[in-house]
Amino acid sequence: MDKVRLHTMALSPYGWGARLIACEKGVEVELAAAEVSDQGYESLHPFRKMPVLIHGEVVIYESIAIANYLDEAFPGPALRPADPVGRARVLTWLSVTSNYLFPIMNGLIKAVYEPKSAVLTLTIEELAAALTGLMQKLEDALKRTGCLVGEDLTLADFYLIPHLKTAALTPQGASEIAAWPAVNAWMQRLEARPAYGLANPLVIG
Ligand SMILES: N[C@@H](CCC(=O)N[C@@H](CS)C(=O)NCC(=O)O)C(=O)O
Repeated sequence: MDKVRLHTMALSPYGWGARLIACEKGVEVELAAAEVSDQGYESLHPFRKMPVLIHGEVVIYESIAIANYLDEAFPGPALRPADPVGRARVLTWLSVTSNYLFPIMNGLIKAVYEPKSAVLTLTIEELAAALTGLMQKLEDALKRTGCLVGEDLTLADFYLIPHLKTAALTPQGASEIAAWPAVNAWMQRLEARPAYGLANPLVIG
């Protein structure tokens, strides 16, 4: 079996997504700590973030690059459509997750669990309202086929779900996310997959 090393932390949603994608591809993942405060970590990630993927001599950083690399470099099931439009749609959802969902989720986690955090700029109510707006768009997208892009599950689905599950660790996120039927049917479908169980940090730490 192909094997990679993933530098991450259990509850990093970006690391979780990379691990889930690797499991979907049938790639064995060895987890390693992401020592982001060590100077030496810059040799793995110049901006000292996680995750970082190591495959033999190859070091890949930034989760979108990691997701695409995992799909392209390993033989398992294709997790992107073959056509350019489909691939662009997948990249769009990776970008939406990273640029719009992550800040809302991260803000909620900090506002609820680290209320004295210096980086807070929005209130819990403002973040919950932003999440409602995003959930409406997600619901509309999933109502069509039950997948974010086309008729099959892709990188887009596996990359996004950890961010929602992390947002749902807050009471406000949990009640907001529970309100959307197509999103919940999609989450249940993803959670029932063997790869989800293998990669779920909330269960296996
Ligand atoms: N653009 C990066 C973002 C990664 C990111 O923000 N990771 C967080 C954990 S989810 C992190 O490294 N936090 C530690 C820090 O900022 O010091 C990617 O897509 O990989």
